Amino acid sequence: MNPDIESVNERLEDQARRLSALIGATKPRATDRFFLVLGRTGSGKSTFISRCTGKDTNISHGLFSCTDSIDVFDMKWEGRRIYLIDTPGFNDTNRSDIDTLSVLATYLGASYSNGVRISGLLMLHPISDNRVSGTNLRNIEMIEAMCGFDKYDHLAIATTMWPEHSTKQERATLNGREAELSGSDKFYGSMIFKGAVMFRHHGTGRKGHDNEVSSARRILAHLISRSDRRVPGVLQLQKELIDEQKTIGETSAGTVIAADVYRHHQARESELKQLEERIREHIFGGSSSRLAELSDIKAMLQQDMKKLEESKETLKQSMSDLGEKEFQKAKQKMDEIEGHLMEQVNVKEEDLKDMEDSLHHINNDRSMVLALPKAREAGDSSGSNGRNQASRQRTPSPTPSATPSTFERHLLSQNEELMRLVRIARRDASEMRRIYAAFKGKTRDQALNGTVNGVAAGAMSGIIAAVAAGGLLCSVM
Ligand SMILES: Nc1nc2c(ncn2[C@@H]2O[C@H](COP(=O)(O)OP(=O)(O)O)[C@@H](O)[C@H]2O)c(=O)[nH]1
Ligand SMILES: [Mg+2]
Repeated sequence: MNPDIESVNERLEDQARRLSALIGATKPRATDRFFLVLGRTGSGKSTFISRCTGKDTNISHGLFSCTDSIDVFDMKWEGRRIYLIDTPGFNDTNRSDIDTLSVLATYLGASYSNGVRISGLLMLHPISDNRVSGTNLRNIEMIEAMCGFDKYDHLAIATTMWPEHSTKQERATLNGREAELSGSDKFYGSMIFKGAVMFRHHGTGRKGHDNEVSSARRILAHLISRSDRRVPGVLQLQKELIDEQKTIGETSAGTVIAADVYRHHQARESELKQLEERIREHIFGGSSSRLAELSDIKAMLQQDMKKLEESKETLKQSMSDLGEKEFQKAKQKMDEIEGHLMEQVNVKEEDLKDMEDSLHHINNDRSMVLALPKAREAGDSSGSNGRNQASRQRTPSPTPSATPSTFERHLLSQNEELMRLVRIARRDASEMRRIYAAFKGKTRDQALNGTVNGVAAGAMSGIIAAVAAGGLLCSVM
């Protein structure tokens, strides 16, 4: 059985347990700590969490990857429980900033309203990135807008992607970049001034490097010790959504995005107007190929406009809208998982039936071969003709008690192999039925309870991918 399928219930239940802790559906202990891990996609968040927790976070490309949502991982640390929250980055090519902010708002809002506090934040910044990388600037801007703290002593900034080998000149460039990141208000300067601490994280991105693990744990130890000194502040985003009941577009972080959405919307609108003008000109006397080109551009612009309209709608949503939306998504994902598991049950049962049919055919063939000599003997005793007698004397036919013929041996080994495969297929089918029944009986409810406040749908998309991929793998073969 594919291990991903085998552990689907376990993984879902485990994920639900960690999400429940984050959103306060299960009451955390006073010593528990929740840390948000932030940074652009590819900055090393999942790898960092994996090094701290020792768990497979399946990096951006794994089956269980949760790049479009948050995912929570936990670990024990000197008798207490530490939760590390893997988040999607802003300015990602695959998703709009408003989607990223809604996911963060949904989880962080639910968490705050149920009494859970974010104990600290870790921002990862790849030192390899160009100094003025727009993506990093956007992520920094969004952190400041989401936090709005007077003090940033619960924030650690860690530069990642330091080269393992470098020339003197490369080192000088990177050192200069690091100094600018920590000194300039355009980057982390003002947050460092308000207490944030900057680290170098010595990672390679490859497993099995003790240095990388100790580097990650050193940074985490700093965050834990800071969180023990004073209660961390509530994020501005949480206050705005819950205490002030603002819509997402009215929050400080939301206004940064709203400004962009409206600016883009206006720009697209005017581009579209100009384009329509040119299309009209081409209809009367222009080339037809140019007209087709312009129509394609128009379709792309309209698509863009549609997304921007959706973003504008999302900006109007309140915490309860976000929660309801996410809860509906979670339910839908559960239905999809159930459907995929049912499909797997059918596949396994069909496999089993095919093999039982083949076994049945081979057994029939074998019985026929075994019956042949008897039939001949029976034919002999009832007066065989001279020709048969002669041929039997030249090549004596095998009897059931004699050494089996090559064909019979072949059938026998085929039969044994098939019996083995049938046993495996039977086991696989019954395992799959058991997994399906467990999902329906317990996991589904538990996972939905873990999301009862309206979160977690996105985090399950990876599980669906794993279940679907399971259809391609078959332990019988
Ligand atoms: N050289 C180097 N590579 C890293 C480091 N951290 C992560 N990586 C690699 O960078 C890629 C992106 O990392 P990932 O953890 O998926 O980034 P995320 O998108 O922020 O979660 C992966 O291929 C990692 O193996 C690091 O500190 N140094
Ligand atoms: Mg990741």
